[in-house]
Amino acid sequence: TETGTQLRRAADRGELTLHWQPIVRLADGATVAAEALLRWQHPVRGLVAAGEFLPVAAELGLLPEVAAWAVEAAFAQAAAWRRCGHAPHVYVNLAASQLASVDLGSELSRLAAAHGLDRRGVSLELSEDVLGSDVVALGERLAHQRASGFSIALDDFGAGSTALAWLRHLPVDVLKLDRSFVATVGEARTRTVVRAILALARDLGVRTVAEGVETEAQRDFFAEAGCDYAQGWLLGRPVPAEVLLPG
Ligand code: G
Ligand code: G
Ligand code: MN
Ligand code: NA
Repeated sequence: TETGTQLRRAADRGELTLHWQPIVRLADGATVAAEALLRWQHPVRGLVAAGEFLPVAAELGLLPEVAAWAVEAAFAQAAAWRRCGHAPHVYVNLAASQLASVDLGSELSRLAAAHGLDRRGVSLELSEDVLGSDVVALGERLAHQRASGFSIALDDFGAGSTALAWLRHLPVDVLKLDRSFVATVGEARTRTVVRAILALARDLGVRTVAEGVETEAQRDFFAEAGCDYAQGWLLGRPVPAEVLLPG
């Protein structure tokens, strides 16, 4: 396809870029972290979001290349921020192909070393569609990443059917509560489930992020319920690095 041909050249032509969405600490509203979100600056179509072109990249077998580009760019930005005296915690999404790769550990080590990255400032985000079925084996591999300093975040937590299995088997530091909980938090039933998830996270010593917060009422509920952080359009859209943290 035409899109495929263009996508193949996108990285070489410098058309891939990261946008950064702020993650706010609910206790005081401070921006303490940011999630890297991949964008394709297309010469004609303009800015294309990850959700639009990653599925195409996956179909064409380009996902490993594109996802690796994003991780390296995120590490480079995290290291650059630190050198300028900014130190937002950085969240980067991992693709299924990266998690499945036997070289994941050595590749992340190589990139971290190449950029002089402090791994304690980086969380690797995994989502359910990425996890596959062998949760126990994956847990062992993630434990290695964790031992090397990265923290592990479960993205879209609660959206799928295997959330509790993840919690039992995966060494995790952060739960990012799926947007669907935030969107329906006006319903009593959702609030009950959310409170239970937050209590579970507290007992496990796991931090929590509410995703897709669009209204003050949503933010206030999660703040009062004891969620640690929030992310969403109310708090900030994804923007280029220099817009998130000027200078
Ligand atoms: O930014 P957008 O709403 O288009 O993101 C859609 C999906 O693409 C999200 O599920 C997100 O996790 C995924 N995604 C965004 N950026 C990256 C990235 O850099 N690497 C990987 N593997 N996935 C990403
Ligand atoms: O699956 P993942 O959580 O990585 O997806 C992140 C994507 O969710 C972002 O790229 C962004 O496009 C989208 N997003 C971020 N904040 C909001 C929000 O407040 N509302 C909605 N509808 N989408 C959001
Ligand atoms: Mn994510
Ligand atoms: Na998510």
